[in-house]
Amino acid sequence: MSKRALITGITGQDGMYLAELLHEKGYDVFGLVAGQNNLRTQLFTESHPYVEMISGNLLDLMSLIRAVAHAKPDEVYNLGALSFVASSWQNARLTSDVTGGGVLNILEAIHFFQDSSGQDVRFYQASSSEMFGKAQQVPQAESTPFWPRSPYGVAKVYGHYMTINYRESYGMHASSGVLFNHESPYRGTEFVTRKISQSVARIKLGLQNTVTLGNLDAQRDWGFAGDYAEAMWLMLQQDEADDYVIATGETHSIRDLLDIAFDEIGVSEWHDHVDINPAFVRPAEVSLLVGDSSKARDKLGWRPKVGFDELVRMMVRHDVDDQSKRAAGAL
Ligand code: GDR
Repeated sequence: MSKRALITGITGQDGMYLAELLHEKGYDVFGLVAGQNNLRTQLFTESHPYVEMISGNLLDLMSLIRAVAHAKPDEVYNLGALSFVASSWQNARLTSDVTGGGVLNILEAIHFFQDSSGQDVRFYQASSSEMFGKAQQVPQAESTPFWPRSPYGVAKVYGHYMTINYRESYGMHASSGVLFNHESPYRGTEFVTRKISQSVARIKLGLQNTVTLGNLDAQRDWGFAGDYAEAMWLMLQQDEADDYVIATGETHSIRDLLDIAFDEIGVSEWHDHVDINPAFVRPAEVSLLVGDSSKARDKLGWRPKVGFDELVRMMVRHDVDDQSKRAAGAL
């Protein structure tokens, strides 16, 4: 019989890669969607007709109890969150409730389902390198203490410890993936990699002349989202639940990103195309985030396949194609 998986946040970047991966592996895939039908959900259902969508919301425990009872999942992947760090200062309460409290709700729904049905469910929590924040150790591994620097980071720490607590309290197979930044052509355009790849594509096509950014010295450990979806799945195939850092182990600045993105369109001097606006600088920045994923490499046999240069070029090429079609009225 096919395995069954329920994914929250399925219409986001990671949800798409994970849904595709699980479908290829023969799973029946269910996706939780909040609210009414919107354009994003509509596009997702058109491109992923094999996913059964279930209406529900991480803020609404009863809706989660119903969703889990309907999906009867072997595995639940909690990818749903308010995930844009910069806006978490403006929406601190909502971010705490969805990104933090939502984890408790889905854990409760699974715990209730396990108790009432006798069926075991494995759980994946999308934890984040933002939990390290003002990190006291470089690189950061599973044992590195947390010092979150945004309401988003604080909420993720809550979800992380709640996941561990359900594992320790009830013996749940609950694992947490501490994922560093991971990007792709599916990335939302508010995040810096896609903001840059889309703008660079538009600059190439003469549709805009500049991109406006914040702190160009910020550095991140950027990997490819498709590789990271595989790590999520691997965690739930282990006999024992555990926590794993998933990262490339390399760090790059926004300037490095700009070098490669502009090089892809044949522009070597990008300074005339970049404006700085302090509105994009955050009230508090994280320090040097770079992950040590030795544990995942040893225990899961996981390693990233797509490097930084290839990732940035892939995103720019995708956006040149996408923007050309839009400009021609084909999309
Ligand atoms: P991040 O991703 O906050 O690391 O969280 P983001 O791409 O938003 O920012 C990365 C860095 O770029 C700097 N930056 C800008 N960022 C944005 N968005 N827009 C700009 O114009 C800009 N200019 C400079 C930022 O200051 C920052 O330092 C992502 C999210 O996916 C989280 O949900 C996830 O948990 C972490 O990665 C791991």
